[in-house]
Amino acid sequence: NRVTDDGFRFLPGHLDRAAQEALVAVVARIAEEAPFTRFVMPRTGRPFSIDMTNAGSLGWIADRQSYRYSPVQPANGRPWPAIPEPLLRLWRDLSGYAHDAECCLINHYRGEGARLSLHRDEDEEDFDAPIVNISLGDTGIFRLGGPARRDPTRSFAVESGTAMVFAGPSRMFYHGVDRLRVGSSRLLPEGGRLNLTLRRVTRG
Ligand code: MD3
Ligand code: FE
Repeated sequence: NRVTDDGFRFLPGHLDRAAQEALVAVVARIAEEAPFTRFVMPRTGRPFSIDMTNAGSLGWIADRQSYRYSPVQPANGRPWPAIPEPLLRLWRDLSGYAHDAECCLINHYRGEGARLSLHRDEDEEDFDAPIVNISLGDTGIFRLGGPARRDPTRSFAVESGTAMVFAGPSRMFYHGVDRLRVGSSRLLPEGGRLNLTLRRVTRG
């Protein structure tokens, strides 16, 4: 386990196998109420290479207009399912933040070619709240930079069961996922990687 003075905590093995399996079941239940969809990027209309859904009072969405948070699912106008208790417990344990998470964005990387280019998460109002992140399934090759896009980046493998916390300055660091090690885990029946990101969106 590693803590750096930029507020980044890297916690491999934070979830044991049983806890990982329980979260896979939690995600399956969320996806029944709020199916995974492939959003497109603003302006270009180019699709992401990963599927997304959300739990919480606000869900992160993208369309040709903008990236933003929405209280309802764009596909059907229904609210997102509530953030399940096991995920709220992880938020409370790891964020140390006074207010609960409002959004759990779930990214599904299905295989080869699934990636997330270098970006910052800046659609939230509350940048003081940490971001808490859980990885399940295939190992992801993660890239972490600094506060400016041109800052040097480091790349490292993130295995199933890893928790990461981005607090303090690291909250605004550029980051992305270069690729998967496809087939490195047998946790997900259909393979691939799930990434759960817990966020506070509004100011408490
Ligand atoms: C670092 N997800 O959902 S890990 C995202 O693995 C996202 O699916 C990636 O980037 C994934 O926005 C990367 C999570 C992560 C999330 C937020 C961060 C890393 C972060 C915010 C600041 C710094
Ligand atoms: Fe991000």
